[in-house]
Formats: sequence, C-alpha cells, structure tokens
Amino acid sequence: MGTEPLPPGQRLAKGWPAHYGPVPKFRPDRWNFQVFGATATGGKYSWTFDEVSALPGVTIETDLHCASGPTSTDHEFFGVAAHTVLELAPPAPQVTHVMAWAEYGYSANLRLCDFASDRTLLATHHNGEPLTVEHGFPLRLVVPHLYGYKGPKWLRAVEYMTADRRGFWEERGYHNIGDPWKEQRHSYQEE
Ligand SMILES: Nc1nc2c(c(=O)[nH]1)N[C@H]1C(S)=C(S)[C@@H](COP(=O)(O)O)O[C@H]1N2
Ligand SMILES: [Mo]
Repeated sequence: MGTEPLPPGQRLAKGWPAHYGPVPKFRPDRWNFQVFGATATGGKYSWTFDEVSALPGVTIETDLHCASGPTSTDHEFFGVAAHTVLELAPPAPQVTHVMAWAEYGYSANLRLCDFASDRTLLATHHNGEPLTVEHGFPLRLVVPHLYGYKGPKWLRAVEYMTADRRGFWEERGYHNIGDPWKEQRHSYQEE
C-alpha cells in the first residue's frame, strides 16, 4: 500500500498507466473462461462470464510492479480466488506449473505454488467498479507477489502443465519466475 516499501529498483508510477495497444472486444455470447490440460478428471472446464461472476468472490489490496520499473500503488481487486478455480477444476497430482492464457495469444507461466498462493486472483473488479478494458475487462489474473507480466489481462484460460514451459515474455528475455523482491527481471539472472 502507499506506506509499503517499493521492491528494489522500482520507481513510483503516476496514477495507473495502461499499456498502449489494441484491446479485445468483449462478446459475452462467445466469451468463456476455460481450464484445460492435466486436470484430475482429464476433462476440460468452461464458464461463461455470468457463471464466473456468480462464483464466490474475494477482495485483495496490492501494489502492481511492472518489470520495466514503475510500481503503481493501492489497487483493490475483487474476483475469484485462484484456489477456488483449483477446487472447482482440480489438477492432476503431477501438475507442477500452469500457463495463463489471454486474448491475442499472450501467456504467462507460473509455478503451481504461485498460482495457488492465497492472494492470487482472477479479478473482475477494481476499486469497486468493473475492470476497464485497458486494464483487462472482463477478467484479469492478479499475482500480487510477482511482476506484472505474470498477470495476463483479458484472461481466457488456465492450462495445467506437468512440466514447465515459458510464456510470452519469459521467451523474450524476462525471468521465468519474476519475483520483484528478488529483482528477478531478466532470464540471464536464472541459475
Ligand atoms: N494480455 C496482456 N496482459 C498483460 C500484458 C499484455 O501486454 N497483454 N502486459 C503485462 C504487463 S508487462 C504488465 S506490467 C501489466 C500492466 O497492466 P496495467 O496496464 O493494468 O497496469 O499487465 C500485464 N498483463
Ligand atoms: Mo510490465
């Protein structure tokens, strides 16, 4: 929060900058959120936006740390806890990682422990309002303890994986884990 220290090498952002770029058009009749890959049953799960909205919700407060330097502070997100997804769509015991998939093929890989973390959230709301489209409407993954690239906006699916695989930025020089408190920005820092 405002009184929290910033992770090493971060600077305070003015407001909440949104990355410039095309934003997807939300078509409720075609939109779904899916869980696929190594599920316990072998089956695939799918929710409409109304179904996602009807799931039990939680609120978290967090700062957001972009790996390029800016930290924007004091965000309140509301949505579905990732552990609720893990309960509704249980992973097979061999699952070690997940891939979070967004519109346009953006992806981010996470260790299962990071996805399962208490504060990891599939957010629908920010500061009491539905997310704006620039910031990920209708659904956005928020992983408070990792850099921003680990939280896809316009989230569409979670894939359960039995081995690690790099996501969009992780394939382009960003750190595979991305812990801001350890300043894990670049892939060359990996052991
Ligand atoms: N789909 C998608 N999600 C994304 C990105 C992106 O380019 N596309 N950028 C990531 C990065 S690098 C950051 S820092 C945050 C920025 O989110 P914000 O604009 O809401 O602060 O979104 C993350 N999620
Ligand atoms: Mo970022």
